[in-house]
Amino acid sequence: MSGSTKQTGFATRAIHHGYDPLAHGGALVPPIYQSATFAFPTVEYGAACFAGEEAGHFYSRISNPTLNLLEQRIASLENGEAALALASGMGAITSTLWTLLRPGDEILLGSTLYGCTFAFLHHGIGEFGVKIKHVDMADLAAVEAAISPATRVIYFESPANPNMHLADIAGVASIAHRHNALLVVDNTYCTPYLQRPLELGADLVVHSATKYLSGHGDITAGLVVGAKALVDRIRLEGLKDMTGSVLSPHDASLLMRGMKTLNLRMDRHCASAQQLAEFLARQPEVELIHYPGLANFPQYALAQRQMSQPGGMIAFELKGGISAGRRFMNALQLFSRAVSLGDAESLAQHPASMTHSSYTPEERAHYGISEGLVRLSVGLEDFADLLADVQQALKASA
Ligand code: 7XF
Repeated sequence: MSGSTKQTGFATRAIHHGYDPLAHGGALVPPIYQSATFAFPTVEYGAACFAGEEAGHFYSRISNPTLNLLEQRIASLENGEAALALASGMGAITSTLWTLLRPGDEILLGSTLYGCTFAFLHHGIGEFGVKIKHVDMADLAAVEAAISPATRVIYFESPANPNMHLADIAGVASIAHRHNALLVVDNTYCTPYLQRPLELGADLVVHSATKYLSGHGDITAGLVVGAKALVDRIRLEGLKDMTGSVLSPHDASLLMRGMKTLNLRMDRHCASAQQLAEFLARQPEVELIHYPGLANFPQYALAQRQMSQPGGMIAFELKGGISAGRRFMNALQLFSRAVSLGDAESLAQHPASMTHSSYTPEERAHYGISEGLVRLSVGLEDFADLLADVQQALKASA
């Protein structure tokens, strides 16, 4: 198989895109270029690399052949022109926003964000003269009312971590473009297998590839995908000069290994999460459940429109509030009590005291994260075992 797989399907590109074994001594798996620096044939060539006149690799904080292959693959899967690999999801988000925003600019944010993204905006870049405003990205009239001539970027997660609130990607993209703003979407919960924001009009997609894309809980990684001119700027300003958040070539190789099975894993995560959500929705102990695959999910129609499947994440609340939620989580035996998501192992966590503890209690109430919420990342174990664990933990929570 040659490296050009443009016309082939998602799984084929996830396995082959950009790589021809016969061009690498027959090595089936792409070699890891574990080198920080690259030798120049002449001083003049090195100077041309630094001037951006030659495309060669010269230092691994800026580019590396192993990372470049990963970047080509994720660009192909997200249907974007170019991509950039970084050391973590936060590395991707901060490198992108430090590049796009300047003092006096404004960023419109989805109403709920992952805790460290919220902290970066409120206590990081927001303290350097960038104005931040939250708005419900499913309410297009509210987005239209909130946007101003200073708005440079609109940013959201869909589904949002942890409450599963969706944004209308195509609707917000068209508002952004009418007002000369860029739309950046965090696609971590979906991966390009379930949702492709660039096809719906977004300008950039960011990922925590620590999650479903790598899928095995053994690396942290981040990705940015979009138009080459924008991605080049994020590489040369955000990554090179502002954050230095470079991914190691070894971790890039592990990420590509995980991505080969992305479609298979996502199908299984989605099937098990759907069944588990349907089960939880029927239980008398359960007060509320947020899962885009349930017909009574308030944004079910939007989910059907922009996601090919509802994903592997469930958020729910027990009638007994957080004390029942704690009893439930402490009783779990197969699910691990752990943050992160998208691993083979099923995980349960309490956003208010863990992933979203960087919000104050008042901020959580204001931005739609209730104290009693329990978040499940449904893994790849046998469904019968997952169900048995949740059943016994629900009994223990009473
Ligand atoms: O820097 P990371 O690779 O951990 O990615 C940050 C990040 C970015 N966007 C979203 C939607 C995320 O969920 C994350 C990380 N979230 C983990 C979680 O919610 O469990 C982090 C554990 S504290």
